[in-house]
Amino acid sequence: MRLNSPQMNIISRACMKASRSLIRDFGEIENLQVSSKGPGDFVSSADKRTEKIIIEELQKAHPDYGIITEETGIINKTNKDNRWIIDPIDGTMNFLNGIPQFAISIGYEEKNEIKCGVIFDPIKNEMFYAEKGSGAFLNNSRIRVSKKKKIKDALLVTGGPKHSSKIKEKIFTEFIEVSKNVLSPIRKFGSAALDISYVACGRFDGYWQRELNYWDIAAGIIILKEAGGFVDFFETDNDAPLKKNILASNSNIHKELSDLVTKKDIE
Ligand code: 2AM
Ligand code: CA
Repeated sequence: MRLNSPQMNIISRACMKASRSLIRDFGEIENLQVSSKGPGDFVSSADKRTEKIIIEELQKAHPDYGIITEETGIINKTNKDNRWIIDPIDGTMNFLNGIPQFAISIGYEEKNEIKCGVIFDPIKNEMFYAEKGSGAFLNNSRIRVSKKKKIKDALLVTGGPKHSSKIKEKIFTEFIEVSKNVLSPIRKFGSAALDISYVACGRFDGYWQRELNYWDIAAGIIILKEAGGFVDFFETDNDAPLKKNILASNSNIHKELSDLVTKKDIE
């Protein structure tokens, strides 16, 4: 770890601790997949277990901080000055199917601004992290977004729509529209946190997705920004501040991708 502010230390320690049990749980999935019961219940308890370890670790350091999490909801509601934002397993569907593409994501926010974040892929042992003003890193190396200039040459990633989405048609139409403008087929890897991390380190050139939750991408925001990328939220619903439509890319293709994704004639 190349950054050592108190918050970074706390987050990375929590991540490492939780990842040990998460790796063990992932090892169990293969056995459960062949059993008649399937791994469904086991995964939701793995989610809860991981989150519990993270919360305990974070609260040991700062019992008064606010916490927003996927499983538990909001803790210490009144503290909006200092908040942890946690997704214990981002890429749950991958985890459930034994696919090693998921991550723990923890961000730290001060007065509604993300200050630092960690996204840890425990299977590939890749830790993406950043702190405001200090750059972004993958393990011990500084990372930067790609330098691709044209959307046509870009390798893009997206996700969704979820089954319950009320705007499925719009999301599919948008996918087709963007697809027509790029040479390489658009990827769907199933973990928003890793998708955005991969843009930050230049593996992908751009990413967009509608109907995410704040915890899916909170840590990713600072990692991408510190890697020199652009992140935008579009068509935000002011009544649902934790719901996000995100567009993240290198700075060169941001305008082109943004014009395609938010085209007014897609209904
Ligand atoms: P999750 O794995 O923590 O559920 C997949 O496209 C990405 O979208 C994942 O990061 C997934 O997070 C996120 N996502 C958020 N809400 C979702 C939902 N209701 N169904 C599927 N994926 C969801
Ligand atoms: Ca998630």
